Amino acid sequence: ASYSQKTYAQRGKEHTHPLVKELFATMERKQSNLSLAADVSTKAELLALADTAGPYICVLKTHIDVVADFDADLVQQLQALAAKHDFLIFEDRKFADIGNTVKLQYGGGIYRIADWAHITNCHVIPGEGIIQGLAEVGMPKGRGLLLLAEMSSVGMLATSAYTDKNVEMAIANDFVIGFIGSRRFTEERDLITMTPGVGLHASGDALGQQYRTPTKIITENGSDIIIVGRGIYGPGKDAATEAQRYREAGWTAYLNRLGL
Ligand code: 5FU
Repeated sequence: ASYSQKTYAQRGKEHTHPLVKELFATMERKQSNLSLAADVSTKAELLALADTAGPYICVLKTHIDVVADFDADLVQQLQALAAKHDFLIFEDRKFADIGNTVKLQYGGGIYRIADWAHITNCHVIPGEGIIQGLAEVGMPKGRGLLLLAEMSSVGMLATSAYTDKNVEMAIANDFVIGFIGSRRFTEERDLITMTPGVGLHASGDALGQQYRTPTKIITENGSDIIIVGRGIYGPGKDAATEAQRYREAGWTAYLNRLGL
């Protein structure tokens, strides 16, 4: 059977990567395939949002470089919230340089991403060396990498042969745990898909973002995790209410996929 016909619990049991085992176990425990994209620009807002939505998510997705008052304490507090609410942290860094440079960017600098982000991601535009560079830093720490096999925005260029190359590289590299994209890409091994551009109502924004529903992404396309940002914390929204709504929608879409 396709991996998308198995439960998250079963896939967690069968998986060989400790981080993915942990992720699936968290999803099952919390009955959540929801990742919050917490794109807010101050430390206080980020911590408040992570604390509010924390009970309903399996993964907190950050863009740490948009936080104007970033400091090392922010990371410590995020880690404490991850422990308190039982979620993993995904820094959506989208590395895109040669292997040697991404090693420096991932392990060092101000952000020291590899020290606190369970998951990060990269474009494979430089070739496979980018995966090898990131793996040298992340594998000893038990981290995992997603490849950007597709994007959600209008006119994105990650299609056909480029997407296929992502899949080939993912299968061949143990550090890769899955993809950013809109669907399940392979049955070769259990590589997860996380999908941004998910909304229950809005169809897009003024800058090219496109939204599809949890039913489309999870039930029909076989993706594993929905990533939702402004649908949860946007203007006029109550983040706790919306996070619960999206958790419920994502989980129902998953149960429907299993025929439960
Ligand atoms: F790789 C991608 C992509 O293809 N589309 C995205 O939207 C990443 N994203 C991120 O998901 C983007 O950087 C935001 O952090 C988030 C979507 O936020 P929204 O508010 O739900 O549109």
